[in-house]
Amino acid sequence: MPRQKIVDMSVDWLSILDPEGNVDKNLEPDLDKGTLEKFYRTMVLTRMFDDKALKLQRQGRMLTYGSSLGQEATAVGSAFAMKPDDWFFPAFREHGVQIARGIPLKLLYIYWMGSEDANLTLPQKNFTVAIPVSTQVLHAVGAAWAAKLQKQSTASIVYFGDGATSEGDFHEGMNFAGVFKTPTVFICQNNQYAISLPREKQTASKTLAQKALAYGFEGIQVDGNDVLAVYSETLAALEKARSGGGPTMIECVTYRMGAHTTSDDPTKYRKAAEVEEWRKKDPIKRLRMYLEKKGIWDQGREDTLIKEITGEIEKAVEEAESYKPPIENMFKYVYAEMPQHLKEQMDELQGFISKKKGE
Ligand SMILES: Cc1ncc(C[n+]2csc(CCOP(=O)(O)OP(=O)(O)O)c2C)c(N)n1
Repeated sequence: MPRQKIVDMSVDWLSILDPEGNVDKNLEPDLDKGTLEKFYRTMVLTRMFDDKALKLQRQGRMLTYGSSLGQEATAVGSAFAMKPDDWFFPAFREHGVQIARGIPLKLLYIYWMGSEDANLTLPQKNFTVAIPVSTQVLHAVGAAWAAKLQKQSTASIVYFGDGATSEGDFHEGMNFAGVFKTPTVFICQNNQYAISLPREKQTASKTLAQKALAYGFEGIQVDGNDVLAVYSETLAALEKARSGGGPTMIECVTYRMGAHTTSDDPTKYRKAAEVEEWRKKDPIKRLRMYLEKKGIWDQGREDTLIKEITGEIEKAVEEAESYKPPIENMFKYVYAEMPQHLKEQMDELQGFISKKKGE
């Protein structure tokens, strides 16, 4: 018996909107003017939210912050494909997902200013943010499995970086999702770096999407700076998930234009020319050109939008900075019931504060 090919696998690439704002008419999603404007507004808002956070950090008014500059299409395009009851599990760089899903800017700023209290007043949106890399993959698969067992028609989306694909949690989650056909969409934000480690050194695989094939489900690469491609592919994957078709992995090929976080200096490990090449592929610029070609955007609308968003951000920062977290909250929410040793620490601190106030 000669050798035979028993597995034939391939990974598709999808792009719809090119860097010059030209669209592939055969693939162009049928979106009305209001929806396209909403996409654009949310991407610009995400970028301006980020920019303000970096400035606040430099002024000592914000803690360590990871910017999503350049990755707005992946976050916003995928978020707008969800239904209100879907579960979503972002990592630390998906500010655009949270903004698109209606998390108030004020709460996002409070969180990054260092108070978990923001989580106490979050609107009911079925989500949690994970800082430990890749742990959210397991949460998302678990939530999707629970929904499936309870015969609910919700899906879950999980966001993670290229670096996260080297974690055991990623592989455990992918395997489980494949075996149990959970309604999960895995969105890999391949922004080319995991801190200073380039994508080429992360894995010997040609694509990250092909990892899904080994777990028995579809993996696809999309242009992550193309909001139309990200939106269309996520919408299709979510519909497939909800109708019993199982999971999908979407590798969004994008680029982290800024530093890993405010504690990082990317000039130490990547060349300026590479960054400049990616600047030409900017996701917001190309969407704006597309809208202009369609006659639904112009400089006047742009100026009005920037003014409006600037005001929105200033108000959110003001509210966030005037929020004073009650001191006991840092003890209160660690456990469902406060253990004795924490209670003692809280009492001691409160005693110390009231003594100081009395002085
Ligand atoms: C389990 C765990 N290990 C290490 C870290 C420290 N850390 C934070 S971000 C990061 C790199 C993540 O890279 P990637 O998954 O590509 O996401 P990106 O930061 O590029 O968005 C590391 C190692 C962490 N947060 N959690």
